[in-house]
Amino acid sequence: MGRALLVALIGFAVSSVLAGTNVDPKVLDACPGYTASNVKVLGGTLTAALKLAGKACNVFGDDIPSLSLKVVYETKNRIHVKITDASSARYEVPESVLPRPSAANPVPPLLANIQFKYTTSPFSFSIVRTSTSEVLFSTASHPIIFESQYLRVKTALPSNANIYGLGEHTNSFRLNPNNTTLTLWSRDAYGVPSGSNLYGNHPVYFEQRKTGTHGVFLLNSNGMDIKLTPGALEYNAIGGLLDFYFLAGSQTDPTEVAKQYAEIVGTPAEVPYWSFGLHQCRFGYQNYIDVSQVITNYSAAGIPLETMWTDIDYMDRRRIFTVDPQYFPMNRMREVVDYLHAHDQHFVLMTDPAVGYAPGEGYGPFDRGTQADIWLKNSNGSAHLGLVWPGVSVYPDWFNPKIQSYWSNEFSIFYSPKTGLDIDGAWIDMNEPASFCDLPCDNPFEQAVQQNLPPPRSSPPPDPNTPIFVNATAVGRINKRDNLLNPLYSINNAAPGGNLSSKTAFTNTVHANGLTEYNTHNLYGTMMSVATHQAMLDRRPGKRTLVITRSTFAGAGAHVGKWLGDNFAEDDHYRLSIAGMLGMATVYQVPMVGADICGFAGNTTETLCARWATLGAFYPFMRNHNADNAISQEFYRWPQTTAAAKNALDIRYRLIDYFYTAFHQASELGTPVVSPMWFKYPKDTATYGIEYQFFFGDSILVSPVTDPSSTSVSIYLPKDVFYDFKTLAPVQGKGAQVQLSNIALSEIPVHIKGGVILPLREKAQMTTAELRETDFEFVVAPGADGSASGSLYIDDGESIKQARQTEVSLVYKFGTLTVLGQFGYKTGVNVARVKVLGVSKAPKSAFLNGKLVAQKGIKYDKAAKVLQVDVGLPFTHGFTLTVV
Ligand code: MIG
Repeated sequence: MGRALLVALIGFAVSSVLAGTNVDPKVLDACPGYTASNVKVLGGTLTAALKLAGKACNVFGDDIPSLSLKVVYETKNRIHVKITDASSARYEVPESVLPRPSAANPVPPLLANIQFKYTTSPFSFSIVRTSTSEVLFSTASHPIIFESQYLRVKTALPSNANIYGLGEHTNSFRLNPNNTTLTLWSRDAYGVPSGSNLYGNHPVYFEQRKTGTHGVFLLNSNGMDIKLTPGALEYNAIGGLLDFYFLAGSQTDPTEVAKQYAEIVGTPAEVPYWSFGLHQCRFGYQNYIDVSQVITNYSAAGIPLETMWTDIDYMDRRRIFTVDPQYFPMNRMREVVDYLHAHDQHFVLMTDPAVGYAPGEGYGPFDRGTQADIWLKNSNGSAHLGLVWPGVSVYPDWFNPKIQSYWSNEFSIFYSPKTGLDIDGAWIDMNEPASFCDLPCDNPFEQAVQQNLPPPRSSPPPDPNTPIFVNATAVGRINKRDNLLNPLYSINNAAPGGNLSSKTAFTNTVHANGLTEYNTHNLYGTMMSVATHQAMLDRRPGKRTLVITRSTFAGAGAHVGKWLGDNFAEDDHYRLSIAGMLGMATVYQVPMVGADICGFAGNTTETLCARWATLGAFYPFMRNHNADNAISQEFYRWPQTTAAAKNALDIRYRLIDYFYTAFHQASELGTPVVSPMWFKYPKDTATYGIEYQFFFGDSILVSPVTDPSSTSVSIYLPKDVFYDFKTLAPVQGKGAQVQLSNIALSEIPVHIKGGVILPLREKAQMTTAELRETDFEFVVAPGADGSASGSLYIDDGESIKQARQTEVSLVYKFGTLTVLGQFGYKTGVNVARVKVLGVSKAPKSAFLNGKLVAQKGIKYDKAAKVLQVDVGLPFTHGFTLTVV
C-alpha cells in the first residue's frame, strides 16, 4: 500500500462516533453554557464577555472557555449579534466574498423595531418585537455550545411555525416545522432529492406570523445542519462564528423583510432584457448541425426562441475553453453564433470550473493557470487533483489574487467576439465544486480510466504516483488542531459515505490566502460566479450579461442567476419547482431563477412537457433543458406541447415589460419579483401553506394545474377582486377554494389581482428585439375600492449605466387614468389602447387629454365587463383618459 493511500484511508475511514443527526439532545442540553460579564452598553451597541459557566462538556471537541459578544442595532430594523472566540481569531466569511453592510451609525434601541434582551447567568438572549413584545427568537431554554468545530444555538419557535428558507433544498416551501433537517454543504445533487443538501447554501429564514414577518440570517459558510423539531429551531455548524442578523420585517408587509435581507446580501444584478425570452438547451446535442436544426425548428414551429445554449458536448475531450474540432469546429460554431445574432437571438455556452490536468500537452488554459500558480492546493503545496469531465482536473482557486486576470483572459481568448465564440451569457456548472472521484480518491488517474473520463486520448497519462493526498496540516488562520477531513460532528451530508470531501475537492485543500476548503467550500460557486460575471463584463464593457450558476451562497444574486439543477421529468419535480423558485427569488435574493422545464433526467411526456411549458413561462428564467440520455423535448416535438408553449409565451412576452419593471425595482430595493401568496395576504392564514400558487410580479396570480394529467385544479382565492387574464372578466375571491375545470393542456389559470394597471405589449413577437418595437396596451384592473396603479420602467435593456430612462406611473381613480413620468428613453412605440376591467355599464363618453374620443374608438364588452378605448398616442408623453 502506497503512503498516499494509507494516509487517505486513515483520513477518511474514521467516521465519527456521534453522527450529527443522531445526537441525543439531552447531551447537548446538559452543556454548561456561558455567563455574561462586563456588559457594556453604549447607545445601540452592547458588548460583553462570555465565560464557560461550568465544566466543559466537550461534545465535539473542546468548549472554548471565553467568548466575546457584540450586539449592534445597525438600523432600526436590523440587529447584528456576533459571538466569537475572545482569545483567538476564527474563520469568518471574508468581506471580499460578502461585504457587510455599514454598521457605522448604530440606532438607539428605543427607536428600533426589535430589541435584544439577555440574561447574564446563564447567558441567553432573545429578540423581541418592540411594538408587541412578542418573542421572535430565544435561546433561553438551551445552552449555547461553542467549540472549535461545533457551534450550537437553539431557539424556541411557536408550535407549527411558518418557516421559509434555509436552502437550497427540494422540500416544501413552508418547511415541516416538526421534523426537518436542512443540511448546508454544496453538493452535486443529481436528482435533487428532497430532504438532502443540494448545490447552494442560504442560511436565512423568514418566519410568518399573523402578527408580522421577520427574518433571521446566520452568516456562516461552514457545513451545518439546521433542525426543526416541535417548537424549536437548532443550528449545528462545524465552524465559523455565531454571526446573526435579525431582521424586524414588518407587521403588515412581508416585502419589508425581503428588502431588509437585501440590505445585507445585496440587491439582485440587473439582467439584459433579452434574458427574459425563451432559452433552449440540452445535454447531448451531438454536433453543430444538431444545434443549428433546433434553432431552425423553433422558428419553423412559430415558437419564439430567444437564446440557444450548448452544454459540455461542444468541448474537445470535455476541456473548458476548447471546441471539438470534428463535432463542433470553431468556424461552424461561429456560423451558428453569427446566425443567431443576425436574427436578434442569443447564445450561451457552459463553462465548468475544473480545468483538465494536462501537463506538456499544450493546453493553454492549464498551462497558463499552472504558470500563474492559481490552482487550489493540497496542504503540501501541490495542485489538488479531482476528477471531473475532462478526467483528472485541477480547480481554480477563486481566492488567488491572480485569478480574475487568469479567468478574464481565458474568457477573452476563447469567447473573443472576433476570433472565438461570441457568447451573450455564461452558464457555470459543477461549481460545488463537484468531483467524480470516489473516496479515498488516492488515485484519480485510475478512476478516470474506470469511469472512462474523458473519452480516451492519445497522450500517456502522467505519473499515477503523484502524491495528491497528504494528511492535513492546517495553515494560516486555521486552528492547528482542527480535523479538516473528519470533524467529530458530522453533518448530514448526502454525498456517498457522508464524508465532507465526498465527490468534491478535499476539505483540507488550501487557498492562496490560507483559507481551507473546510471553511470556504460553500463559497466556491459564488466566487466562481463573481469571477465569471466580471470576465463577461471585461469582454463587453458596460453591457449587462446573464450568468447562470448551479452553486450559490448568500449574496450570489447580486451578481448572477441560478437554475435549480438536475430535476427529474416527473410530476413531483414539476410541482416542487415552485418552492425552489420561491426560495431563491423571494427569500435568498437570487431572483433570476428557474427549473429545467420538462425535466432534466428521465423521459418527459407530451402532457408533462406541455403543462411544464405553461408553468415555466412564469419562472423568471425560462429554460427547457434535458439530460443526454433522455428523449428530445424541445417544445416543437409534440403538437400539444407546441400549443402550450405558444400560448404561455404569448402571455409571458406581453408581460415582459411589467416583469422587467419589477426586476428593475428589485435591483434597487430588493422587492421580490415572484412571491408566495402570503406575501400579498399576510393576514390570511389560509395562504401560509399554499405551495402551488404564486405571484409573478406584484399582481399576476399563477395557479398551475398541479396534477399535469388532470384538466382541473382547486385553487385558493383570497377575499379580493381578481380578473381572469384570458377573458379579463372579474372574479370575486371569497377566501375559499375554487374548483377550475376543463383546463386544456395549453392553458394555465392566470389572474390579475385587482388594483393594478398592467403595461402590456399588445402582442407577443418572435424575439424580444421585435417586442421592444411593439405598441403598448394598458390594462386597468381596479381593486375593491375602484382604483388601480402601476408603473413602467424602460431603458435600452442592456447597458449597465443608463443614459436615458423612461419611468412612468399609472394611476386610475374616480374613472380617470393618469399616465405621467419621465420619458428619457425613446421607445418609438405608441400606447395603442387602454382597457378598463370590471366596468358594469357601457360608458357614455371618454375624454383623452380632455378631448372627446370618437365613439368608434370605444368598445364595450358587456359579458366580460371590459371597456376598451383606442388611444393611439406616441409613448413620449403622459396623458389622461377619463371615462364617464
Ligand atoms: O455531471 O454538463 O446540472 O444541467 O447538463 C453532469 C452536463 C454535468 C450537470 C448539470 C446539467 C448539465 C450536465 N452537468
